[in-house]
Amino acid sequence: MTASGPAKKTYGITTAISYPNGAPHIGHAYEVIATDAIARFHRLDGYDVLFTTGTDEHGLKIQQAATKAGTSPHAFVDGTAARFQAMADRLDCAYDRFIRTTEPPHYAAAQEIWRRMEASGDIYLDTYAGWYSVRDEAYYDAAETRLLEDGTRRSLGTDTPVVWMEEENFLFKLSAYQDRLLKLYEDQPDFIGPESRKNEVASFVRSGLKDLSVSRTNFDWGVPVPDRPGHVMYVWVDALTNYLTVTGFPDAGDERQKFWPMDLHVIGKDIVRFHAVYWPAFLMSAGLPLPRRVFGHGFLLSKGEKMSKSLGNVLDPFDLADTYGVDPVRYFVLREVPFGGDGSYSHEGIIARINADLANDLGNLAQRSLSMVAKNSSAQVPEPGPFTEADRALLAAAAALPERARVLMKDLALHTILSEIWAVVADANRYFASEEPWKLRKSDPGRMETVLYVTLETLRAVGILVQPFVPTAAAALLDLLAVPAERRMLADIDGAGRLEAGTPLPAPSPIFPRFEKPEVPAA
Ligand code: ME8
Repeated sequence: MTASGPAKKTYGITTAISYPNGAPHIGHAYEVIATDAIARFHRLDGYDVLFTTGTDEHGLKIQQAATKAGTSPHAFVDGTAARFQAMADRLDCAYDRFIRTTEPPHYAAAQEIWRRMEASGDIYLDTYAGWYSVRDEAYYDAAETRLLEDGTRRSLGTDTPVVWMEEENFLFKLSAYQDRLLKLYEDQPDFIGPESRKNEVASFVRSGLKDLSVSRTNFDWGVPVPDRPGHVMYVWVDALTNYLTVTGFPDAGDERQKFWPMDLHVIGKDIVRFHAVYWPAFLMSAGLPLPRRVFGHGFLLSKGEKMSKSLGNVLDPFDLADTYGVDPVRYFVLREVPFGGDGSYSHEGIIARINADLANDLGNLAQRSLSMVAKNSSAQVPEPGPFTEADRALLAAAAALPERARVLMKDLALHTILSEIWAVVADANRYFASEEPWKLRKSDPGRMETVLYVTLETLRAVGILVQPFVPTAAAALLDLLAVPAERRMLADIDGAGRLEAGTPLPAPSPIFPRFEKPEVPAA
């Protein structure tokens, strides 16, 4: 597939939409960074990408937070949603659309999917009773809760408080979808990832599905149920539909409809059930195609340390970006945490990554080789002579990276993509050290030029490949190598995009400074 022409492949990708009932935290940051890296990778590989993120603004939880803040839900979410969008911007996340579920087009989409589910005969009125967790916005069976000594109850899975609720509301015939869902997991083995979550979901479905309460009458902060005054939609019906709203649903003529079904919903492990059970059932009921994949990433937690500004381990995403820089934060969370597993943030961990991987391995190599070129090769891309075995081996390792990254990206193995890129950086460092170009300057200037050329070529491949992960530093590196803006695609790594001898290069400057801040004094 080429980067241009009418056959350009589409790739639709979303994050979950966050509850703006408080400030965004590092978990929200992690999700949007990872999704951004995947979206950017596909753009780099020539896909036409739609990447969306946003805020989930209805429901009891938001209404209660607004009341507590002494304001209306609308005014409340206007303030907090802006903070979520500012976080995505601050973290250099190049989303195409930030969706807020209070937008009128979203009301239209949510009401349309409701009408279609109703027309399928899957929605009926009944009295529903159960243990409700406001925090999770979900009902649980008694067996899914535990009684505490003080007489209150909490949900077993999420350990959140639950209260008994009984109301007349609409139910969705989820029980009718058990077999179709199990068939889906079999026919589309990639539908749920990682594998462990798939097994959890399948056994949950196999154990039997109860019909799902999908409207509320005890509060009004939600999308009105069509033609049923007094009922608002259960917040998850409305929230999941955001993925359709962003593709222009229900306007069949909307240009963005080409992105439905979405290729990937990136979500956290706690909400896999909503995305892998309820969401496909709603879509089947409404007669709509299903997303291709739902991936539940792990949780990012603090090292178990007390969070404190003076200890330098605060988990506010804005503070992290200010303290370490945006690219280092992005690199750290994507390199440190195997995508799909849980991970831990620590001040020491991020500094180690900044100083070893970024400043030392990549930053120093770029600085040393580019400074030599500036001094000894008239600040131009050097002219290579015949290649030795060692030259060819390094160039081949770099040229093999795009295909390797594509394969790993299919499994969303972001951390492995980074470790394999850095393995080539390590190869390049070994090569540079053993070829000793600084000694060749006098003894064999022609060979020095070749060694520098091979090093710069390797840096070019690395620079192109790291764009999805550390976009600002990657752009700076590619600028230093005078790589034209239109030659920065994955397909340019091997072939026509090669550095041309004689191309003038700008004066080198460091791309990844070391983290040298003095230790913060103890509180
Ligand atoms: O669940 N580490 O919103 P939310 C990693 N509105 N990810 C985390 C995390 C952590 N510590 N904490 C939360 C909701 N997340 C719903 C989604 S989608 C139609 C509706 C993830 O603000 C969480 O798993 O509680 C979810 O994917 C996202 O952040 C938003 O969480």
